[in-house]
Amino acid sequence: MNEYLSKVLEEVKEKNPHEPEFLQAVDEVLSTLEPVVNAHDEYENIALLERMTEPERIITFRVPWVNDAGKTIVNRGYRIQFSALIGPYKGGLRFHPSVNQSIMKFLAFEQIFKNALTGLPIGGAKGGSDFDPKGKSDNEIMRFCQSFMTELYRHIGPDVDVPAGDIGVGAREIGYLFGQYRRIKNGYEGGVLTGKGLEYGGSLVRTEATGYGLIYYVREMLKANGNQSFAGKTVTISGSGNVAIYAGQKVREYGAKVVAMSDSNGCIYDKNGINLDTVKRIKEVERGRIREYLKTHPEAKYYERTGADSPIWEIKTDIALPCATQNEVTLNSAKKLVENGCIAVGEGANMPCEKSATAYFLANNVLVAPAKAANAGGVATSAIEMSQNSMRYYLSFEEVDKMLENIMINIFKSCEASAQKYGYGNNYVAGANIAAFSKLAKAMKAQGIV
Ligand code: NDP
Ligand code: 2IT
Repeated sequence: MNEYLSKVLEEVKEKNPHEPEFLQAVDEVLSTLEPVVNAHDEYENIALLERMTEPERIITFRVPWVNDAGKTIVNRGYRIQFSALIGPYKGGLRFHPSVNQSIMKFLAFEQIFKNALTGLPIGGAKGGSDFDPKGKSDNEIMRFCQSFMTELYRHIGPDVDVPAGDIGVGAREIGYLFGQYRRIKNGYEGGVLTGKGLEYGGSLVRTEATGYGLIYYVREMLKANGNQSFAGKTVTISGSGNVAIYAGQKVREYGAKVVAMSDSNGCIYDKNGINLDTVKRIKEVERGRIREYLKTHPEAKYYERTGADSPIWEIKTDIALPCATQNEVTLNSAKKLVENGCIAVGEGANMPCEKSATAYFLANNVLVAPAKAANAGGVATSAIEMSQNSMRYYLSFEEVDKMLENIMINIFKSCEASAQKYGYGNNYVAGANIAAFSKLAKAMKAQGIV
């Protein structure tokens, strides 16, 4: 690594000693930028990398709410407004007990690069809470969301910061959050949140967008490498939430078979191909566990998770799509996948592979579709939702889907072009980082020292 890059990485480590996920995300980006930074001596004097790795603003706040038993609970809320360099802060909200400042910062940092890749005017942010939605009643979810928004509203706005969903935050939560914002602000500001219901300003395709976009990207990647396609392939998808379900739907449309899906407790394997309608019912309607799949599909198998490695990566597959959470693919799991003949990994989740796992895939000629690029379809469609809100107009499903597909094709092309230009071959992890960084660096230089 060149001197300036390693100096900045050391400083970031010193400043953020208790934030392993954030350091991992920064390290992953900086370790691919050498050829670009070498060509720009001027970056050091204007502290370009130091500014890019320090959030513009971190907001944490108290979220008190009353549960159904009448007891008051206090959670912690976050909004990391990392960069508004190229557009209003934009990024999802995650409700999960594991949420902490390190996880929020890694997600917000990655979001800056992802959003730059979409080609749309959106900056990078992330937020959420250590609130655990599992087992909570609808009323508890509503009261929590109302309390969360009662503080968050003062920090956001259609031209300032536009949150959306992520793990544990879907259409139901966005509805409650929007309702409370509207009530406090005494007016309809549709563009303040995305992922809204279709009745009150949401966009068609936003629900499907991350999963569909992932498959459009992987399709392009397969095509560019030996003219391969999904047809006839076996696919395993971790998670069984928003991203996993709609990735599965598109995979099936393209003639491949999804044989395994999972949740945090374990995974199901159905050699005939997973019935996605059953998964949708269990996860979206009943909010149950993936093992319940066996009740209606006794021919399937269930493997309980017992340790750090998810059992899903032991299953033989051509293509693996991690769509659950960060670091869910360990080096052990990567070795298992390679041993079983996996040819491509498409990252639907954010930073799903440990750094050593990604390195192992690349060293073994497994194609990697990196999260920043491959799962950008969700936020890109959020930006299309914002445009529709500004126009006070709705586009059709076909129109939005076509826009999404074109955006994903363009993202793949820019990752490919940057990787080739800087000698990284078909390493799209490096390609994505460089393509995004180059655009952000230009914008940063243009705006002066801010
Ligand atoms: P959902 O809440 O809809 O689903 C999350 C899924 O991942 C569930 O099956 C959940 O299982 C599993 N999961 C969550 N945390 C863990 C964990 N710690 N260990 C194992 N499994 C876990 O979320 P999404 O589908 O929206 O998000 C999935 C991933 O995709 C996340 O990494 C998110 O950041 C990323 N992403 C989402 C986008 C979006 O538009 N929604 C856009 C881009 C990226 P369980 O029910 O057991 O918790
Ligand atoms: O990680 C992500 O890109 C998201 N959770 C979607 C963010 C958004 O603003 O739509």
